[in-house]
Amino acid sequence: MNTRAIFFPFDLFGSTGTKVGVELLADAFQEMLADNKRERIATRARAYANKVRFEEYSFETLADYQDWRGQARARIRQVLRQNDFLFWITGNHLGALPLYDELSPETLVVQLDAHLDIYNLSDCTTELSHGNFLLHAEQLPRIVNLGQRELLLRPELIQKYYHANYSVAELVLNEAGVLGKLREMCAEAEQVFVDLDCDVFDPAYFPATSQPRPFGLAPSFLLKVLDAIGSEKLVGFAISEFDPAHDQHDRCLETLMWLMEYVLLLKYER
Ligand SMILES: [Mn+2]
Repeated sequence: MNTRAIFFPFDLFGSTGTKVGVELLADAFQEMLADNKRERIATRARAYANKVRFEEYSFETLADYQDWRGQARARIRQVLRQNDFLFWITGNHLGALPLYDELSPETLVVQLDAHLDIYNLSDCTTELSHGNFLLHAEQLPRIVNLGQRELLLRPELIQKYYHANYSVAELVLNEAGVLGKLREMCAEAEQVFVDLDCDVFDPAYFPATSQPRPFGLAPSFLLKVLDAIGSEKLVGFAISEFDPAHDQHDRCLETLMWLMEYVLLLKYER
């Protein structure tokens, strides 16, 4: 199994500035691969060293944005068909829409996000945005949200789009119960894709987002989530909403790089 690490710095219609986040991650990721190549001592990185292919899109001209969704969908479709593991690193959360378009209904998406991106409130645009894009997806895979801090949207609306959702309150009050249910759902699913919107983290741990919300998760909680999913079922991992203008001494960049390397080891060391 090969891994396609695709960096897709899309950040129109929300969280402008996350484009730079993708570019930073792309640089750091390439540096990690180069360091691994240079190392003469056998390290754990050898498990994945020759299996990872790096790709980076650029959005410099108006033409680059033409059919961004169609282009992304076509590339994602190819990768999924080849059964490669997919890292999809994008700017704002809307950049993950092509994934939702392409993932089969049998796929379970474990979505970590402070928001449920189905906002239809009076002050929200009805045009496609990073806060409502699930309303615009062609068909949706089964989505389970973990860590939402929603205080406005009513359950009837949420249930239309989400197979399940566990607010941060449910996670804190009944962590074992929620992780148990997640484990069951993942065991039943054909395959699992993780979609991480960085604002699921508490700003105390991860300040580098444009729309931070309090009462978030600690990054280490993701280890429990990955354990519940199991490395065999995991077919891809998306990251979005990293806004480095709010980072402090690159610690958020390092958090994401550590996480990506951890996921690679999880996949290749088993
Ligand atoms: Mn969000």
